[in-house]
Amino acid sequence: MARILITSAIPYINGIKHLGNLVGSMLPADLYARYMRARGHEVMFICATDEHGTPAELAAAKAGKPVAEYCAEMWAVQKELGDGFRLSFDKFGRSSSPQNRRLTQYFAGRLAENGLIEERAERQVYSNADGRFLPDRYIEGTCPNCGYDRARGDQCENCTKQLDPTDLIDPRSAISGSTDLEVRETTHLFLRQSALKDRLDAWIDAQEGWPILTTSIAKKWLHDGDGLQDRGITRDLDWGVPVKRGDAPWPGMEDKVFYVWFDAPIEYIAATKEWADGEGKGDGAWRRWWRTDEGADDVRYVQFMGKDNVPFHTLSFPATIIGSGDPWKLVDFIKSFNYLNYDGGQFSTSQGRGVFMDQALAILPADYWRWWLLSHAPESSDSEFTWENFQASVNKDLADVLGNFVSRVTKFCRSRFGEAVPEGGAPGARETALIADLSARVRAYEGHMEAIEVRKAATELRAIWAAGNEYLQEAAPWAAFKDDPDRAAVIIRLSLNLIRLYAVLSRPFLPDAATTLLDALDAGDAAWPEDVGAALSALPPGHGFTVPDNLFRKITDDERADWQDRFAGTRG
Ligand code: B3M
Ligand code: ZN
Repeated sequence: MARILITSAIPYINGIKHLGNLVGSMLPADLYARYMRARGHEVMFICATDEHGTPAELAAAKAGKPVAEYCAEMWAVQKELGDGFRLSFDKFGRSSSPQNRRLTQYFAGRLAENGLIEERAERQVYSNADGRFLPDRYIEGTCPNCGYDRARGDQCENCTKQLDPTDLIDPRSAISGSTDLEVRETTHLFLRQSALKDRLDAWIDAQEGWPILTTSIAKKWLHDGDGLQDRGITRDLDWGVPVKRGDAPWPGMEDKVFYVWFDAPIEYIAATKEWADGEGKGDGAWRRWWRTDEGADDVRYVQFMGKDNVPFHTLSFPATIIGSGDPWKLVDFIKSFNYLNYDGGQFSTSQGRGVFMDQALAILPADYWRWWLLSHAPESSDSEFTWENFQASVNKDLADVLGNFVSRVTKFCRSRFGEAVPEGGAPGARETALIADLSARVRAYEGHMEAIEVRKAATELRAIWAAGNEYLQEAAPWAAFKDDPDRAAVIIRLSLNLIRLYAVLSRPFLPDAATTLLDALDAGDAAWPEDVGAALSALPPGHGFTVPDNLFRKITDDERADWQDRFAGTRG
């Protein structure tokens, strides 16, 4: 048994997330966490809301609420939607927690002690109309890299380039729209990433088997242009972690807070402490996941995120960890995702374009979305959600292949043999061949799950379902029943056991359907099929079951057309 620490990029607090956000980190992280637990490993699965910075302040202002109140409300909304999608976090924390405040201040203090923080007078954009500095998202303009005209002061959403507000062409205030801006001087703390460049470079080179998408982005930031830049880690804002040096005040920094990207990844650690505190456990309970001197040298740490988050996780956060000089656990594997597009364009939170988590759950249960999103995860390139594709996947994979198999087998058994696994007969060549085929496929499925090749795992799982359908079609128990009921009993006995096998294998993708199936089969034991042959006789002759309700319904053409219309517009 291994210990596996899994973190998903923590979603910004500013509103309900869309399906692109979900599939870019939280959902595949959940798939992996569920799989690893099913394999008997000890898992700590962490996520949280990212509550600081300009996105939170701007959204609260728009909602007309104090920012702390807005964040508390939105955390509850996001938590409930995560539960709705069956995201099995051990802790869904909050980056505004006292635990994160202390830990962030602690890290800043350590970095300062190690000479890695520098105070610099900086030229920053000041808005005369708004009477304040305009950091990050408080300023919008045209991207100097790609020309996108709604680029934000911290990053261009279109080409992912990290920006400084002063880089923007035709800048304007995101609060008032005012272009009456000037550049003023203010003092900020800078993390001397450049001093850590060689150590970061060597650390990245030492990683084996990281996805190209991850390492290429990191290498680009390390080597392009002037190389790795020092990073401003403070902001002139009210909302955030107050700048302190450990527990001590930081002279001159009294009115400033840490930059959201400085405290957000530290929340992975802090949320684990939030978990321990919430469970009434001592500090050892969370430190054994994070401190290599307290047991975490045995931990495998895997992070999930969208590609725009990669620079912060391959460079900035490791710079914080390495620079602290403490034995904190560094990430072992970063799984990053491209973008999911929506019906010929981009999903957009600001423009309300696409399907959002609450809307998705209002029209169909979580499993339908989980299946489509994971089987179309944007791994090797961007992928696109279309309603046609969604309808086809649900109707074929879930209803025709998996759902239909379950319904045919359980209903046939009930009508011919009653609601118990039938007795009699002995398996023949067809059964031996099926078991051999499935054994190979299950091992391939495991390989893809271990490697976090989400689409390949989905394809293999679908093939495993299809193999059962083909077997049933060819073995034709309905025909065999007339002349040789024992032969029909063999086929149905195996097929009922296949349903149990499907439930166990599909559970990381389809947790609700798996529960329905395991309950219907009264299969208390959902152990992973280390030996597929043995797993296929887990339900013995005479074992009672009930016919489950229809597992998946089909999406009609009318529904598809209706949803297509409904989600084409913008959300208020
Ligand atoms: N909140 C960006 C995002 O949601 C940011 C991730 C932080 S991970 C520490 O895409
Ligand atoms: Zn751009």
